[in-house]
Amino acid sequence: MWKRSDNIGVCRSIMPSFCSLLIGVTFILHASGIPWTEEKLQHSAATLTNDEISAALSHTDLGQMWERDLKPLLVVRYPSSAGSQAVQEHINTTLSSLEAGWEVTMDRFESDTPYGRLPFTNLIATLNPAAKRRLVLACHYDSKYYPPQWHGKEFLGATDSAVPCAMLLELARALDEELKAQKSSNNNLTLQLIFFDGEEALFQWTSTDSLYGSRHLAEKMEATPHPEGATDTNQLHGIDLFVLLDLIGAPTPLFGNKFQDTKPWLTRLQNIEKRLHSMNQLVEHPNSVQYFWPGVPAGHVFDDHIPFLNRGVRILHLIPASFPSVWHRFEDDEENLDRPTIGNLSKILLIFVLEYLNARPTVPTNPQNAP
Ligand SMILES: *[C@@H]1O[C@H](CO)[C@@H](O)[C@H](O)[C@H]1NC(C)=O
Ligand SMILES: *[C@@H]1O[C@H](CO)[C@@H](O)[C@H](O)[C@H]1NC(C)=O
Ligand SMILES: CC(=O)N[C@H]1CO[C@H](CO)[C@@H](O)[C@@H]1O
Ligand SMILES: [Zn+2]
Repeated sequence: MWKRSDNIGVCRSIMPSFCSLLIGVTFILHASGIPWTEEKLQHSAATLTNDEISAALSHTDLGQMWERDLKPLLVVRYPSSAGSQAVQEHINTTLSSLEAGWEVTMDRFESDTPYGRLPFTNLIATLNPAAKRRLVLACHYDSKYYPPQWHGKEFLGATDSAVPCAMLLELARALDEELKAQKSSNNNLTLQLIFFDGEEALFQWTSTDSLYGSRHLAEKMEATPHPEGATDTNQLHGIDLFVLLDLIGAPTPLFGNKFQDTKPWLTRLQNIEKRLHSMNQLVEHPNSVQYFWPGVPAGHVFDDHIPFLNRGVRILHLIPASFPSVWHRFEDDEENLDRPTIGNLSKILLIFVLEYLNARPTVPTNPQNAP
């Protein structure tokens, strides 16, 4: 598209009536279409019918998620550990084996830490790399490092953040069919999953001893032209919304509002919670709203969204207003997880993603209504 200044330059040398026509045409072009980087501000999500919701949720299985996605993550997995390597392979293998065809890349780098220079690896899975716009779901897969003087005790970080990462893996598997169909029908908008390494401070939280993976990736994405070959847009412009999940898995989480510009999306999560409640899809869920509170302001927390927020990315930070009581304690393990909360939050997230991507599941036809 022309820039306004080009027209004015041309107009100096040609007839005035043609000039006003040219400027008029340019104005119409600008007014009729918005730059792709602003499409996210006007994005409208689908609202699934009850039948579509039931069809989509019929693919979820908390028992399977527990065994296949979560248990392999519940190992000591601080940066550079053998457990970290195993978890990277687990994430890659899980996503690479799906029908939808995810592109999984590893962002490997080294950073100075209080324990010397260490290797880190972020994993980025993109459903359709050709799509300009991405809904991003993110978690950190590293566990907090505890030095050996703790007499062999192991910190497994079940809520911090094995469960959020397992939720992303389960979502990709449960929605495999729907995501495959969405990928072939919509080339403009896709889903990206980011698994950060090095969120935790290795020794003590400072601006340099924390957020190793997200600091590195935000900088790298800002320096990477997007779409390929672009001169004035980068991968961060491609992020519609950056949804960060953290500290999930303890009972009774409350998610308040942290960012005015993304409040409508928190409100949508609350609406989905209400809809699933009315469909009896949620267990141990006595009130129509338990989790999502867009009207309740919540304080900011330093987390992997910060390097993205500082670069203008729109954030939805799904971290409970009160941290789990087991936070950064050895009790943050499988035994202290609350299964109904995890199952029900997974369902809400899954519907949110489908609706955001305008992906409608196929509803099985009722044989009684067949001709
Ligand atoms: C991820 O897994 C796929 C399939 O198993 C494999 O081909 C690929 O090399 C793996 N990627 C990395 C970076 O390890
Ligand atoms: C994708 O974007 C193009 C150009 O903006 C538009 O013509 C097309 O309808 C969009 N496709 C979908 C599925 O939204
Ligand atoms: C624990 C869990 O997965 N949550 C529940 C959410 O709601 C459905 C339907 O009521 C239950 O079957 C799940 O067990
Ligand atoms: Zn932590």
